[in-house]
Amino acid sequence: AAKQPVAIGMVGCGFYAQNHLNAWADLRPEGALLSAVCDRDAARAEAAGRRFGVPHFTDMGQMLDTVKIDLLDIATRMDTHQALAAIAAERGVAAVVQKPFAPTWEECVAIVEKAKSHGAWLAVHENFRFASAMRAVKKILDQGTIGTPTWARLSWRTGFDVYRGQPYLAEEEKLVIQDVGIHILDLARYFLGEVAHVSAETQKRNPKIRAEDTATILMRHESGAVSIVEATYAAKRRDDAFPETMLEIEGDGGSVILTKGEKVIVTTQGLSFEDQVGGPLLHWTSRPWHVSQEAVLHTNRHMFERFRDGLAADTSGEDNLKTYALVEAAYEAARTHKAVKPMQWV
Ligand code: NAD
Ligand code: 89Y
Repeated sequence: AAKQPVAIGMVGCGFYAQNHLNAWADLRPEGALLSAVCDRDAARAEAAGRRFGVPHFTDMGQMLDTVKIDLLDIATRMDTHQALAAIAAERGVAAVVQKPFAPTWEECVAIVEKAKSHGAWLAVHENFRFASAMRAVKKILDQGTIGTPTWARLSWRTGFDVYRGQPYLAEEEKLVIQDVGIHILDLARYFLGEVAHVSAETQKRNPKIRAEDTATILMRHESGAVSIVEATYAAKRRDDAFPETMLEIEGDGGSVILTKGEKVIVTTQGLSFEDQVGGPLLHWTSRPWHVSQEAVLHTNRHMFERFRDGLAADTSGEDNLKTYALVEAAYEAARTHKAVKPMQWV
């Protein structure tokens, strides 16, 4: 039977939401129908509405009163997520919320519990694990090519001026772990499974910003595997790979290394091969952001298909609490200089 189309309502039409909007436009032939957009900044709402040929609003509630929306895509900043997700839940409307889920663990839990109490579908737009290169690496692991993964380094080191596009980052109380470390911690879970304990050191290397811009995190996974998660906005390197994540994953039967330019080097049974595992440029993506942008397309596709099929997203609200718990554990470990067991939601 033909699958029902899904009416999408975009909330927040700022810097990063442009990627969501372009991705939804690409997904229209597959049945994701961008139907309305909303931003509390009227000019931004209008610009997005005109560009994508849909009605525009400055208030999400008004949008929901006027246009039938099945799935809200909330790409506002984290301080607004709880209130917007609550309105969605109370109306029984499904929602995808951008990362970071919320400013604190307690708010993240409240968002999940509220959706659950109303039976509303909820997911987090955690896009790094949906990038073509990350999917390719996961497939290599799942095929058993390197045996059982036992050690990994996942590293995101840049000096790219992230403050230009996202000036609010310079003022955040928590910076690199909460903003981008969160993606890399999610990748560590994706590749190596849940985490038993977390140690961390943070640094503020750029004096002009408010919070930490460098984090070095060490984790023991429940499988026994050990991983190092690195994130910095203060690296000065010739071959800056922004916004790519570098990977080194070793198993008992080989290794998989992901280098700049999305080249993978796989060693298995004593033999090595190389492959290019990135996705092609899309009509609306450009370097250097392309890697991040194309992941939005795959994330949005995953979200609307799972919602349409009545299934939880891989990065459901509940799942994302496990990633957020690693963010919290890393901050606590850095503060106390002790290994921390991640919190659990029960
Ligand atoms: P931004 O400030 O450029 O955009 C946010 C927009 O939301 C603004 O236009 C603002 O007017 C609007 N807004 C705020 N409250 C609203 C409300 N109640 N109703 C409707 N609109 C409202 O921020 P940004 O840089 O686009 O970041 C947005 C989110 O995307 C953040 O959570 C950020 O962490 C995330 N982000 C994710 C990635 C990624 O790779 N996944 C990359 C960049 C940013
Ligand atoms: O906000 C960050 C994110 O989520 O991905 C990259 C980024 O835009 C800057 O570090």
